[in-house]
Amino acid sequence: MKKDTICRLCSACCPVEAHIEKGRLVAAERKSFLPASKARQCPKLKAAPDIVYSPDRILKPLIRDASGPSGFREASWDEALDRVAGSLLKCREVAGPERLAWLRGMAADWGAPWDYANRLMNAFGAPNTIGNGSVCHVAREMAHNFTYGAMTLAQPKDAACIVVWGKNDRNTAPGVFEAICHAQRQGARLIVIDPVKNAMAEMADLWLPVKPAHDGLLAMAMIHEIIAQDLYDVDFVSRYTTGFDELAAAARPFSPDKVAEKIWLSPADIRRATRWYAGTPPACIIDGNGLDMQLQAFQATRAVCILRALTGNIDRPGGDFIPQPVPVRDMQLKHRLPGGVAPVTHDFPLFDQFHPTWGRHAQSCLVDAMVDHRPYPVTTLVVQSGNPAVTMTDANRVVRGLKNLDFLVVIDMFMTRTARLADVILPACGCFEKTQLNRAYLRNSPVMLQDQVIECIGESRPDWQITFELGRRLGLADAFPWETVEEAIDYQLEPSGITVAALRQNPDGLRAAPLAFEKHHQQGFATPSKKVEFVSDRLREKGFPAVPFADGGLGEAISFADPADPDPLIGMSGERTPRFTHTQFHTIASLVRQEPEGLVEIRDADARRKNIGNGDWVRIKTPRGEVRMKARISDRIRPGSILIAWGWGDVDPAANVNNLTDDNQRDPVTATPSGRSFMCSLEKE
Ligand SMILES: Nc1nc2c(c(=O)[nH]1)N[C@H]1C(S)=C(S)[C@@H](COP(=O)(O)OP(=O)(O)OC[C@H]3O[C@@H](n4cnc5c(=O)[nH]c(N)nc54)[C@H](O)[C@@H]3O)O[C@H]1N2
Ligand SMILES: Nc1nc2c(c(=O)[nH]1)N[C@H]1C(S)=C(S)[C@@H](COP(=O)(O)OP(=O)(O)OC[C@H]3O[C@@H](n4cnc5c(=O)[nH]c(N)nc54)[C@H](O)[C@@H]3O)O[C@H]1N2
Ligand code: SF4
Ligand SMILES: [Mo]
Repeated sequence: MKKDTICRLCSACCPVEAHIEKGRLVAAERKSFLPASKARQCPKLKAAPDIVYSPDRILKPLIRDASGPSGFREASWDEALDRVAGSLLKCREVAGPERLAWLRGMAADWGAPWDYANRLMNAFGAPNTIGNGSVCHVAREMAHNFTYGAMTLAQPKDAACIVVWGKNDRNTAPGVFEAICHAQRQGARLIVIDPVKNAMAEMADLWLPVKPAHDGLLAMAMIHEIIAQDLYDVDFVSRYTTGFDELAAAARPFSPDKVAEKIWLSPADIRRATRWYAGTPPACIIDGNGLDMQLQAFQATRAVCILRALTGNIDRPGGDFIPQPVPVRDMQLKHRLPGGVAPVTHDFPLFDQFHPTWGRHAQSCLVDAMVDHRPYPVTTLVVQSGNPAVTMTDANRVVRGLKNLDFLVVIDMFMTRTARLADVILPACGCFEKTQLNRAYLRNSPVMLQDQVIECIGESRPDWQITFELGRRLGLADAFPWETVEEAIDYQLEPSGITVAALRQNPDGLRAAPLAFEKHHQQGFATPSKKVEFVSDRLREKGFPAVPFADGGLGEAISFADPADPDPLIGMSGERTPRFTHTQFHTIASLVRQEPEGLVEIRDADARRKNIGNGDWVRIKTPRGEVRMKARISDRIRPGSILIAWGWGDVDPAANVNNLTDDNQRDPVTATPSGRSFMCSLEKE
């Protein structure tokens, strides 16, 4: 039997067809607009049956029990949920609702599961539901929102020029990669801005190997060039933007000649990229995680967003589309959160409030609360679908914080480094075992359903069910009246007129409104001025630069910039590979066979100077900690930088890049630490 669903083994959320035999998942195929022979294969999807039926899955609730060999004993769902509910109620009663937090990783999706977690916490009166968006795309999304009111969605398939800026869709979003390849075959130009010569850079017509974390200066130089050479769309700028003169003044110090050397590029390449981008309409910019995890994440992304508007590419076919979200009911019950309970993130109010359903993502603040009791202690924590002991910045500090807790609950499928620290582990089922609404499809029509195709493995349960049952045990039955997920989804989708039944009949999705471009002609943009805001009064009022980099370039771009080491290197956290999702799947034999270990890549000249050869064990150090890995001599990076494989820290804590990263300095708007690049030292073991 074949069944349509959405794969959620990573956040690309690809529509797939699952093959089921006798109730078992035996294979799954990505749907593609290309013929099967040309479609991009995904190794994780190919390994889906190995992941689903992995012997390492947690199949029963576990409760800490120091007397047992594993440190845990199996428990019934009733006992485990009662234990969790009892601890949450006690925390609220004895210490106050602020001391409880719910931390979300990326895996269970940011759609309905995130709404349900917020719903439970708000109804419980607890303000600290926190996601990891300060290091992922929520910080980027805020920059888009503050510029033109929504996060644009690039349209590479119909573009004549595509700029890929810190994004590696070949490995992380195969559908987009296929669209880029298709456009290139139709003659589109491809510009890749990435410090690493990855496979996308190899395909590019022009590759700009920018210095890590210095993208903001590059974007400002491009803005400067567009204005200086009159390459902007005069009609769009005059009708639909605010603050052009202020932008022009802010960009004046950033001519390519002045900026190029600082960012490891040539003025000629910056000019060429700018001329191509501005002169080849329609053009789109695909921005990615390379722009996140930077100390200047917000301003840099805003400068990139301004490029889209200066060139008039916003909401044009082949440009950058303003999404048409499906109208849904807000599920988060924010009105039930009593006044006067400030979240740990309250120093980042703009980030907390920029979007009606994103909620709070300044996750570093949670570690401050656990470790330093700033602004107050958090003592009870639920971690859902994340592995913060490995994935959060300055992981050693995070682990100290997790160990400080009175009570830790982990909702996961596998025994991660985080789960090992838990008092109770609730076994979640995986994406093929549950029905849910994904954010990608709520935010951009058409909406599609992630539909359960097999029964839950063992006693594992879907996140929705775990949250609803916990809510009912906390006395919140009124907030969770639904017996099935279909009822809950139908309730959420009601304003759109779309139902689960209709979605099941339309696996290619349903729209609430017909596809439309250039919607600003009728409705403007969803900003206070209804225009694209080159100048943002909301930022100015809070003391931030109203135009990006109007303060001349801000402080240091990356952490540990003044090390004692006489021969420091820039350490970069590596790109994602197609085999793994962050710390996940590193015990799945069929995937590990294809990629058995993580390596640190180093340039030949740097390696010679440090007497390092291919395959040598090396140690990488920063003031925060150390990583031990084998070296590979590589020409994918610039001299003076190294690339450290990402995601191996769960199977081997000594290989965790986040042993090195710094959470002391943060972007002032989004609390984003410099998790992607930092100064470090490297020596042969
Ligand atoms: N140095 C460095 N740090 C980084 C990054 C980097 O590139 N470099 N990337 C950052 C980014 S962008 C992100 S998004 C974060 C990711 O950070 P995390 O979200 O912590 O990363 P994962 O390792 O994917 O952990 C997801 C966990 O969810 C579990 N899981 C999978 N499916 C489900 C499900 O359906 N339900 C439940 N309950 N659990 C499930 C998995 O078993 C896994 O343990 O890491 C960030 N940290
Ligand atoms: N296979 C797989 N797919 C995934 C994931 C996964 O773990 N594995 N994770 C999912 C998640 S949560 C996310 S957030 C997305 C991320 O998706 P992508 O944004 O595609 O993620 P990355 O490959 O980490 O980073 C993209 C590129 O940024 C570059 N980069 C690093 N530093 C800089 C910089 O300073 N400037 C510039 N311009 N570029 C830089 C890297 O070299 C890399 O090529 O992928 C999602 N899809
Ligand atoms: S890229 Fe692969 S793992 Fe990620 S959602 Fe798509 S098919 Fe699934
Ligand atoms: Mo992410």
